[in-house]
Amino acid sequence: MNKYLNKVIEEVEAKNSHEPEFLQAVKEVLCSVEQILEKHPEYEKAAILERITEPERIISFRVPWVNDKGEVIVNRGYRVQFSSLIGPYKGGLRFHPSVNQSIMKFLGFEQIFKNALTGLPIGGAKGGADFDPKGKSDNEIMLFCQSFMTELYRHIGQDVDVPAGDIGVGGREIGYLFGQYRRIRNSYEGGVLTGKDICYGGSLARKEATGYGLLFYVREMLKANGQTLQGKTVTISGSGNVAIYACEKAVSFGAKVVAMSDSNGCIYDKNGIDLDLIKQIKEVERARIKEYLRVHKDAQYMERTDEDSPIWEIKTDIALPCATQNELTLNSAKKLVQNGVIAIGEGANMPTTQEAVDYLLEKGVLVAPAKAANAGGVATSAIEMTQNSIRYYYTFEEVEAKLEKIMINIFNDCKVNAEKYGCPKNYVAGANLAAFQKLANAMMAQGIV
Ligand code: NDP
Ligand code: 2IT
Repeated sequence: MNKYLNKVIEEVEAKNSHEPEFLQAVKEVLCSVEQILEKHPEYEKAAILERITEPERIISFRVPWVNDKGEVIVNRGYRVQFSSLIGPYKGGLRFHPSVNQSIMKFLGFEQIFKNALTGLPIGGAKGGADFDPKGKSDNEIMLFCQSFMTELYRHIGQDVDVPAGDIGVGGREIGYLFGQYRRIRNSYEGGVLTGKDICYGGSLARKEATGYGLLFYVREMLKANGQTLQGKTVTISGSGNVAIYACEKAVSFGAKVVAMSDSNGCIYDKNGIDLDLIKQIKEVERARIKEYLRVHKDAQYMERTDEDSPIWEIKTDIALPCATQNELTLNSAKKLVQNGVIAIGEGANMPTTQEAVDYLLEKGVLVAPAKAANAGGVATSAIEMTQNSIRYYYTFEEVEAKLEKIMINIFNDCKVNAEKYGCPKNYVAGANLAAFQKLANAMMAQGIV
C-alpha cells in the first residue's frame, strides 16, 4: 500500500478507535484512491488526507424538553460541520436512539463526497439527536424540535449550514424546526432548512427525490450492462421516505416490488406491494409494517430476530437497502447471490458492510454505491435552496427533470472513473475516485485551511 495512505489510515485509526462506523467509512474511501495518490505526490505535502478526514467543527449540545407526563427529558444533540470546501455545510438531521458521534461523523464524511458528486455548491455536514420519535405525541415532537433548534440556530444559516431530514426527521419535524428558527431570528430565511412543506417554501419533488434518484441511477447502471428494470423483481428494506419513493419509481419503470420492511420485520407480498397501504400505515398512522396483514391476509410477515434482516432471504433480481447502515451483512449477501441477485442499489447510507460489498463485487453483482445512488435527495435540496434564493418555484416536472439529469451525470462520472482507473463496473470505487479528485483539486486551490 502507498506509504502516505498507510500512515494516514493508522493515524485515523489511533485517533478515532472508539468510532467504528466513522473508521469504516474513511477506510472505504481512502483505500480506493491509492492510484490518485500515486499520481499526485504533492497531496502528501498538502496533508490532503489528514485534512479531509478531520471535521472542520463538531458541535454537541444538551436538548432538554418536557414530555406529556410533565417529566423532564435530556437528549444529546449534534451537528458535525465536516467540510465547507465547495459550499455551505449541507446534510440531514437524524433523530434515532442509536445516534452517537461515530454515526454523525461517518454520515458527515460520506456527505462531503456525495455532495461533490452532485456537481452543486454544497459542503458536507450531518446532525441529529439520540431522541426516539417512536410513540411520541405531536406535542412532544414539537417541543423537542423547538428545544433542539433553540441551540442549533446559532450555528446554521442559509449561507452557513443548511440541515434537512434523515431517519426520524421528515416534513413534520422540518416544519417545527423552521418555525422555531424563524421566531428566534425574527426573519424569514427560506433557505436555512430544506425538505420544507410546499406551503411555506419547500420544493416540489424533494419528498420523492432520494427514492426516485436511486431508481434513475439503478436504471442507468442496468442500461450500461444491457439490462432494464422491466419485469424485474425488487425487494426494498425500510418503509420510510427513501423506501416508499424508491418503490413508487421502481413500479413506474415496470418492476415488481414484492417486499418491504421496518426495524421489526418484513412483509412479502407475491402479488406486488400495495404502496397506497404502506403510505397509509407509515405516513399517516405511523404504525408498524405488520399492519399490512390487516388488509392483505395472504401476504407473509417475517419477524426480525437477529442482525440479518429476513428480507434478504427472499429471492429477488434487485435488492434496494433503504433503511440504515450495515443492514446488509455478508451472510445476507451470500443468500442474495444464491438466489440470483443481479444488482444492489444503496438508498440508505453505508447499508452494506464492507465484507458484503467485496463479496458482491467478486461475484459480479452490480453495486450502486450510496454516496452516488442516494445523492438525489441532497441534490434536490440544493435545487430547493436555489428556488428560495431566486424567490420562484419550479414545477414538479422541472425539478424531476433536473434530478434525472443530475443522476445520469453522477452515474457517468462513476462509470468513467471506474474505467479510467482499471476497475470497470466497480462503481463503488468509481464514485470514490470521482468525488475525491474534485475535492482534492478544490483543497489544493484554496491553500492550507
Ligand atoms: P425514515 O425515518 O423515513 O425511514 C427509515 C426506515 O428505516 C424505517 O422503515 C425504519 O424502521 C428503518 N430503520 C431505521 N433504523 C433502523 C435500524 N436500526 N434497523 C432496521 N431498520 C431501521 O428515514 P429515511 O427513509 O429518510 O432514511 C433511510 C436511509 O436513507 C438512511 O440511511 C438515511 O441516512 C438515508 N438517506 C436519506 C435521505 C433523505 O432524503 N431522507 C437522503 C439520502 C440518504 P422503523 O420505523 O422500524 O425504525
Ligand atoms: O443523507 C442524505 O443525503 C440526506 N439525508 C439528505 C441531506 C439533505 O441535505 O437533503
